[in-house]
Parts: sequence; C-alpha cells; structure tokens
Amino acid sequence: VTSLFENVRKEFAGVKEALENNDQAAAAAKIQQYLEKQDKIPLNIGITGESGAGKSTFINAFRGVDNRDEQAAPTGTVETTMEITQYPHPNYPNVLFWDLPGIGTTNFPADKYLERVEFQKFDFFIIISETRFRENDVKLAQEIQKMEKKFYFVRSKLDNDVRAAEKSQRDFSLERSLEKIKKNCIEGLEKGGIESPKVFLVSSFELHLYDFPWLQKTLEGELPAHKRDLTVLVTAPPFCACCACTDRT
Ligand SMILES: Nc1nc2c(ncn2[C@@H]2O[C@H](COP(=O)(O)OP(=O)(O)O)[C@@H](O)[C@H]2O)c(=O)[nH]1
Ligand SMILES: [Mg+2]
Repeated sequence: VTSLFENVRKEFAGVKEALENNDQAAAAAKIQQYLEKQDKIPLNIGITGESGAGKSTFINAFRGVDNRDEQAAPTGTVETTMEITQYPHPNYPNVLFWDLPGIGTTNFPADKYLERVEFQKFDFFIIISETRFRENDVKLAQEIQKMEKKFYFVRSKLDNDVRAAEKSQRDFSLERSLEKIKKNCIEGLEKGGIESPKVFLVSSFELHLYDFPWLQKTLEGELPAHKRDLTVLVTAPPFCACCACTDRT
C-alpha cells in the first residue's frame, strides 16, 4: 500500500505541476495516462477444484478455444504436471485465468493446497465441481473464505446431468432438475459455513445454456468493482489526494 500511495503521489505531482503552469492540456494528458494505467491493473482469477472436474475445459470454453486447439489448456489427461499456466480473458487482456492443479492430488493435498498454489497471488477464485457435491469443494471454499478472498462456485458438465435426467425421469422437467442441482450445491456450501454462495450451473460444451451468460455478466461486474477498490485505496487519506501537497486535510 505504501508504494501504491507513493506512485499515486508521483502521478498527481505531475498533474499539479501542469496546472500550476496553467497547462491544462498537459494536466489532462497526465490524468488520461493515469486512467489508462488503471485499465491495465491485472485481475488474477484462480480456477480450482478437483482433478477432472473440468477446469481446463472451462477456461478454453470461456476463451472460445476448442479443447483440440493448439493454444488450448491441456485437458482430459491425468494430471501429472505441477505447472500453473495463465490464460488471458478474450475481451479483457488484463484479466487472467490461472489453470490451477487439482485439489487432493498427491502433490497438492487438500490441507496444503492453497499454500502450495500461492493463493495470495489471486484476486478471487472459481471453484469447479462436477457431479456430486464433494468434501474437498467445501474445504476449499472454507479456506478461501478464511483468507478473505471471494469465489464463485461453478457446477460443471450440466449437459451430462440433463441428459441423464431426461433418460431416467418420466416427469422430467428441465427447470426442476436445474433447481435441484443448484439447491444441493448451495445447501452443501451453507452447511459448511459459507455465506451467500454464488453458484452457477455450466456446461463448457454448451456454453450458451444454463447459467454461463449470468456468470459472464457477474464476472464483468467484478472488474469495475475491483478497480473501484483500488481507487478508494489511492484516494483515501493520509495525504491530500488532489496533489502532492503536504496538507493533511
Ligand atoms: N460432458 C462434459 N464433459 C466435460 C465438460 N467439461 C469437461 N469435460 C470433460 O471432462 C474431462 C476432464 O476435463 P478437464 O478440463 O481436463 O478437467 P480438469 O482436470 O479439471 O482440468 C475431459 O474429458 C473433458 O472433456 C462439460 O462441460 N461437459
Ligand atoms: Mg486441467
């Protein structure tokens, strides 16, 4: 935070100087520069969950990349790599998705997981979970909450659930099936002490269906909020935010 204040102090010192010289164009240019820099503030999203839950496929789908593409995050194989790769958001290059290793794998046991993936690096998390609601998912959510970070809970592979329900229920109703799955996730998280969890039902193979459009919108809503947090931080006391003067008003 100190260095952040220092940077802003420097930015605004330039604006102040330009204004003192009656050079409004220069002052405007400095402010513009500052705003452009704000746009480049990265938002790091950790994509997490159990191995095989669909993390890499979700990242690919979100980016409009087919699993078979060369630039795709590798999918479907047994996780042997410990490498953590980042992929940029298609519309906001400053938003990065991090394809994290599966929780509960040998190298990343649940209790050491967040520490090993260096959770501090991430602004927030998306937990991906398939089929049944898992113990590890709750543990992860609890740990993330404890670290005072935010997360979304994505229940993946909805296409599979819907197909199975269609084939096995005489009185199949899509709406009821979706409601039941979502309720199960929300209740599981709430039982684990998670407050107002955000749960999205998604199929990475049929991205336009279910909750993905809502997820996308919600995520975009996080961007200005994330920046707003920083703006509050940089305009807060202890120094007068308008310039580099020493007035502590
Ligand atoms: N039917 C279906 N299969 C999926 C979906 N997402 C992932 N998969 C499959 O689930 C397997 C594991 O996916 P992957 O993305 O590698 O999981 P990760 O280990 O969490 O990264 C792969 O065979 C994917 O093709 C989905 O939305 N629907
Ligand atoms: Mg993967």
